[in-house]
Amino acid sequence: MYITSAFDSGNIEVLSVESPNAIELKIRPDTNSEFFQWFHFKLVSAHQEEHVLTIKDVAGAAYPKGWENYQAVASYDREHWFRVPTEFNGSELVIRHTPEQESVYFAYFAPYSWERHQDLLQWAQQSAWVRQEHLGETLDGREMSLLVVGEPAEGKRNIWVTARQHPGETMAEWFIEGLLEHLLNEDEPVSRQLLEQALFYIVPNMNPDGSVRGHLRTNAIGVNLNREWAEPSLERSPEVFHVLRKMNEVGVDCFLDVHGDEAIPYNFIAGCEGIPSYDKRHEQLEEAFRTAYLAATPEFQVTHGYERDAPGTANLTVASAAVGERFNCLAFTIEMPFKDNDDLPDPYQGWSDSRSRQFGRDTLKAVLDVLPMLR
Ligand code: GEM
Ligand code: ZN
Repeated sequence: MYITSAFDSGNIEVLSVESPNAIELKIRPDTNSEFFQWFHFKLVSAHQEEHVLTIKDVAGAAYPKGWENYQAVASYDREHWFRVPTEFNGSELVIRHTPEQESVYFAYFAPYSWERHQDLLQWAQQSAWVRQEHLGETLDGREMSLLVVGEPAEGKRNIWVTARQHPGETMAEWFIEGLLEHLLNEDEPVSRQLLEQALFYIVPNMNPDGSVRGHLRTNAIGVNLNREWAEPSLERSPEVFHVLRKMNEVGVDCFLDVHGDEAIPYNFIAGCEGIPSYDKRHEQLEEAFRTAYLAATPEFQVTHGYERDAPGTANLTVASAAVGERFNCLAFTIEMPFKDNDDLPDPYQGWSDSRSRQFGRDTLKAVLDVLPMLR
């Protein structure tokens, strides 16, 4: 038997591989950070019996409640991912699987590779609606890429969508893939109406280095980018610095920052109720978006989610709060589950890459519904 994570977004440490039912592993924390939860590795084995893979010491993970009722994903072809029997016993995550082929991949969620990211950028660029812009470089020297979708014209609104500040939240980039497929489909009336009235500024991957390094939550030097939006710097958070500079250049009328949540088994959004400038108009605009989102897809709900911030208590280092305050605009953090949507459970795949893509598509209808109200 052999286990490796020596590939894009790989993360596992092998402690021991005694026998198929005695494989002990550990998750490597992000560089210079205590955060860990993302795992992604390959098992090669000729044994046709049940393998028991025990990931040790997971109680110290970033979000331990994320292990409750969590099922790991597996794949033979790296395209189709399915859930496998997984149990959290308070300190270990125990994955049980009888391989049907000589090798199988396991991950915390369906990975989104750097190669696929680059393919997405070049695919989108083939559309006459799209311009690809280089915003700057990350600390490992990777490109921060922006896709500008639409024809600039007087009076159009600027809709910004960023994804994967937290690199282990790969559902965020699957969401963007679906949103782009819909937005660039000229047979889609929602997309055609949107592009008549708006320009989209889309950053499919806010954290290239953390993605490739197999991090859960931070960039190459262990910085949580979603706490850098008050004072980003080239030294600590060039990813945020470059994006915020472009936002200041062109302006923001609506901002969606796409994430994944380890513990809460639902899709939900978190708004700007705690920012200093929050007023009745902003509240009504947020309510209109929630209503539109509920109408756009049964995968969205407003019952479960983060506690709402008390007035004036928002953390202005967080992207949606910082941008909502800075540009006095509608700004939401969008959260999808690592587990499943318990309102619409799917035992085979749970929440998945394909459902994330569909959710991205459906989000555009909610954006269209509130477009006339943004300013
Ligand atoms: C969260 S968003 C921060 C909390 N936001 C609100 N409004 N309560 C984060 O960065 O901790 C997003 C995430 O991690 O997915
Ligand atoms: Zn996140």
